[in-house]
Amino acid sequence: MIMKALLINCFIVITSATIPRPRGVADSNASHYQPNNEGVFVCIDGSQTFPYSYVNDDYCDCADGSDEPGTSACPNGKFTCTNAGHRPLIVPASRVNDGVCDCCDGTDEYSGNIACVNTCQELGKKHKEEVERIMKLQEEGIKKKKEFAETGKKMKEEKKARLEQLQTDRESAEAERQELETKKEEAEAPEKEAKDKHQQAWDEEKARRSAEKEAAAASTAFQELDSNNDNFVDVLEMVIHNEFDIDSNGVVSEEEAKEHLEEADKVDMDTFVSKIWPNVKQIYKPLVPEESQADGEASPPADSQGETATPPDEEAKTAEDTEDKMPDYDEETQVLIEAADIARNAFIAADEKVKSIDREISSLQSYMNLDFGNDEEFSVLKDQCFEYTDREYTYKLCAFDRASQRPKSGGSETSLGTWGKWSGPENDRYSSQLYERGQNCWNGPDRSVKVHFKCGPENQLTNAYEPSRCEYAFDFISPVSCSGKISPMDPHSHDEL
Ligand code: MAN
Repeated sequence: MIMKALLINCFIVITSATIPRPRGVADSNASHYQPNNEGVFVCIDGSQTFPYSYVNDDYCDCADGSDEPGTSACPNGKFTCTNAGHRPLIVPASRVNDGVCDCCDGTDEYSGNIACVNTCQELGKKHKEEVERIMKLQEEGIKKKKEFAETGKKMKEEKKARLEQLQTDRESAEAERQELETKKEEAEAPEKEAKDKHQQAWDEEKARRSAEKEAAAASTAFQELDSNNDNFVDVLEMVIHNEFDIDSNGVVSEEEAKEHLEEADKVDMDTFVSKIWPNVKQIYKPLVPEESQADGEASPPADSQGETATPPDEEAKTAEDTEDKMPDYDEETQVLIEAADIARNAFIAADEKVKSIDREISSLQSYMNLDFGNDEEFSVLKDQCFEYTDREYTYKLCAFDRASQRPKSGGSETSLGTWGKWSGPENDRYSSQLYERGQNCWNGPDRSVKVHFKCGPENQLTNAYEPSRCEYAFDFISPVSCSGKISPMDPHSHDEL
C-alpha cells in the first residue's frame, strides 16, 4: 500500500490508501481500471466494453485511447508518470518507450532499450524549496497587505469624517457668503449712484467745454473770413478761400461761395455760427498772412497739403490731456467707494472659502469613489509614483492617476494614459489595471497601459513593454497582490510525494 501526499496549492493533503492500477494510469483515473466480476474493461468515455485483458496489450481498442494508458498503441493515449518524490506528469502516449526519458522516475521507458536515472527526489527537493520560498513570500506579503488594509481603512474613515465636516462647514460658509453678498450689494448701490452722478457731471462738463471750443472756433473763423470787418461774411470774402472750390477747377466762383453761404449773399455772426459753420468747418482753412508764412508765428503753418500742422508744443498737449481727464471723486464718493471696496473684499474672501471647500469636497468624493480593493489594501498606492527604466525610456506609473514614458536621451514626456479601471478577469478583478486615453499614436490608437499585479515583497514597477504598438504593459509587484495561493503560473504549483 502506497501512501500518497498531495501538495495542491501548497496545502499538503494525505490521501487514503490508493488503488493498485495498471502502468501509466493517473491516480485520479484508477477506479476505471478495477476488473469487475465479469473481467471486463469499459472505455472511460463509456462507448465500448472489452475483456479486461485488453488493457495495455499494446493494441488500441477504445476510441478515447483509455485501454492503452501504458503503451504507445493509441495515438490519443495519455501516459501518467507517478514521479514519486516529485509531481506526476502526463505525457502523450507516443513518448512511451521512444528512447527519451520524459518522466523523472523513468517509467515511460520500460522497454529496456534505455536506462533512465530517477531524478524525482532531487527535483522534488528543489521544487519543495521553491514552493517554500514562494510560501514565505506570500506569508510576508499577506502580513504587509493586512497592514496596508488597516491603513487604507483608517484613511477612508478619516476622509469620510473630513468630508462630513466639510459638508457642515460648507453650509455656514455659504450662509456667510450670501450675507456678505447682500452687504456688498448694499454698499455698491450708493457707490454706483455717486459714481454715476460724478460721471454724468463730467460728461456734461465735457459737452459744455466742447460747445465752448466749437463756438470759439466758429467765431475765430468768422472774424478771419470777415476781412472787411463789417460784421458780415459775404460772397467776395469767401471766394479767396481755395478750399471752397466745389468743382476743383482752381477757382472759387461766386456761386460756389454762395452755396456755402446757404444761398445768402452775406451772413452775420449768429447765422454763420449756427448754420454755416457746421457745414464748412471740416474744409475751412484760415488764410495764412504773407509775413507769418515766412516766420511761421502768427498762426499755425499749413503743410504741403495745405493742412494745419499740430503745434509742436508738448506742454500744451499735456495741459489739454489734463483738461480731458475726469476729476477725482469728491470726498463723499470716495468714502462710499472705500466702504464698497471693503464689502467687496469681504465677499471675495467668503466666496473663495466656499470654492476652496468645494474643491476639497470634490477631491474627497473622487477619492471615496475609487475602488481600493476588498479591504482598501490598494489605497497605500494612491499618490505614489514608480519608475522603471529600460534601454530607451523611463516609464512612470502614478497609481490611480496616470502613466507616462520619457526618452532617456531627453525630450518631453508622453502620456500613456490616465486612470481608467480595474481590468482583471471576473474572478480576479484586482489583478490588473487599465490606464487609458493617453497621447494619440500616429496612425494608431490612443496610448494605453495594462498594469499586471503580482505578489512581491515591496511595491515596485518591475517591467514595462509594448506588446503591440502604443499598447503598453507594466508588471507591478506588491504585497497587496499576495493571496496565499500559488497561481498556476508559478513553477511546480502541484506535487505528488
Ligand atoms: C514613440 C513611443 C513608442 C511608440 C511610438 C509610436 O516613439 O511612444 O513607444 O511605439 O512612438 O509611433
